[in-house]
Amino acid sequence: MARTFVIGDIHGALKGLQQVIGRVRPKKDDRLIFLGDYVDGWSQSRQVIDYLMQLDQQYSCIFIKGNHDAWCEEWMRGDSPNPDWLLHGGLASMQSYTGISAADMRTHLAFYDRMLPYYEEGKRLFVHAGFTHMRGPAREYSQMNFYWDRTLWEMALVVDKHIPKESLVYPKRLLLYDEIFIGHTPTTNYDVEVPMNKCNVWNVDTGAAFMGRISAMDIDTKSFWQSDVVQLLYPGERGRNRPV
Ligand SMILES: [Mn+2]
Repeated sequence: MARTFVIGDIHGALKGLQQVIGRVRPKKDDRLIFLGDYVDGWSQSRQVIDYLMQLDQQYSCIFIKGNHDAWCEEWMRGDSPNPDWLLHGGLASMQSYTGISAADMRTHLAFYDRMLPYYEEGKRLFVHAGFTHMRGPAREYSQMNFYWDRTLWEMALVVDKHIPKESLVYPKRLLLYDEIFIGHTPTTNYDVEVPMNKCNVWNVDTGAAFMGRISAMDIDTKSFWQSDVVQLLYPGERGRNRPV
């Protein structure tokens, strides 16, 4: 029986990604759904994308686009670097892309272009950050919300176990799917080092950009595998942790 694994934020940590894939040991028929934020933070953003393209040859893969991937792509397409991007790990991505050939650049851009804003399958949704429309992602006002929204998760955090599903005030957004898988908001913000489940939302961003790990979770059994603390794999680097 083929399995599906969902993988949270990576942020340039090739070593962490290879570690977690090595621990999952996917079989040929298994499927990998990546929730975005492949770049920005640790020093191997470009190499993460190369490795994802390689995994794509070996397995059935789905790649969702994160806010950091969107920023990086804008710059790669010729825009001047967004100042916010530079403050949030963009510099490391720019450095990793230094000296890339025109042919490799085209290959990478084609890969960014293929990343999905969200992916829906039956009663499951996979999206980097969230969505806001009560009738679902297809009705969303701005694609930016798929990359940036934090209200879905913050809502799930407060509603969980406090408001019954039958209540008139239960958020309509949370009734659209059986399960919603997201990244974007590190669980380490809440002092949690493993994937978090609130209402029907599963947050698989376990803070790889900061002091946390990369996580992969089986979407059916909810078993999960993690890299080591990414910072330990990149001694001397700061990732997206603030300078002291
Ligand atoms: Mn992120």
